[in-house]
Amino acid sequence: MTRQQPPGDDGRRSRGTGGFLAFAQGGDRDPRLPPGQRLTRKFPVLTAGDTPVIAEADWQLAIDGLVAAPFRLDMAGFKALGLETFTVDIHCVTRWSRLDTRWQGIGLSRLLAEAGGVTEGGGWLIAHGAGGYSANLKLDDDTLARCFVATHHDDMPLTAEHGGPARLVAPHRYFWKSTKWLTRLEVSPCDLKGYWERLGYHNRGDPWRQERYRGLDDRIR
Ligand SMILES: Nc1nc2c(c(=O)[nH]1)N[C@H]1C(S)=C(S)[C@@H](COP(=O)(O)O)O[C@H]1N2
Ligand SMILES: [Mo]
Repeated sequence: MTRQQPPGDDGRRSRGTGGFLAFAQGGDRDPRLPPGQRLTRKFPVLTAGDTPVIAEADWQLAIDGLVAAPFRLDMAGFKALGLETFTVDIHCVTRWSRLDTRWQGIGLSRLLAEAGGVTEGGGWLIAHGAGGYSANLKLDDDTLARCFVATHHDDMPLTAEHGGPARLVAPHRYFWKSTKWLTRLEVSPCDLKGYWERLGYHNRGDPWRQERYRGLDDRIR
């Protein structure tokens, strides 16, 4: 499996009067940019392996595991819940960040409420994508408040390369946690490492702490 495209770079280092020096010194760094990240205005594609092409009519999302009322949604059912707009910054571990990205979708906490809520012992969210990809997130207040399932980006249906018909967006974590072609949200009693976590990426992946790779200190607290 390979990463098919390199991360983007829009040449921000030469913008403004400060140029690279100011960038290097942090002089014109946007405070919303986590350490070690660069801004891009492009929308790079990062996919391990092939891009599954899933028709909206064939897409379903299961919400199961430790929830009171596990269920499945098709696209009509998903949209019937009422899409909201989310404006968030995203940070890829390959060091590009995009600020103020706009998505439409449904908040994770609302989806879990539709499933009757998390039951006793449900401590982890495993986000499964078509083709076997997955990512793990601790089901804490941040995850509940900030994650959403998106069907649209900039008012357009998500393209296949960006995870359409629907993907998770976890803006508080490096972008590998944001599973594309989302098919299942599993509430688990225990941590189950996903695709990149098993390959040595950090289990939590907080961009503000530069939790890029697994180290001696890698436990989710
Ligand atoms: N199913 C699936 N989801 C995935 C990936 C993947 O390979 N498969 N790549 C992850 C990584 S490493 C990143 S940085 C983002 C990239 O999303 P984008 O291609 O829309 O920029 O998706 C994440 N979600
Ligand atoms: Mo990534």
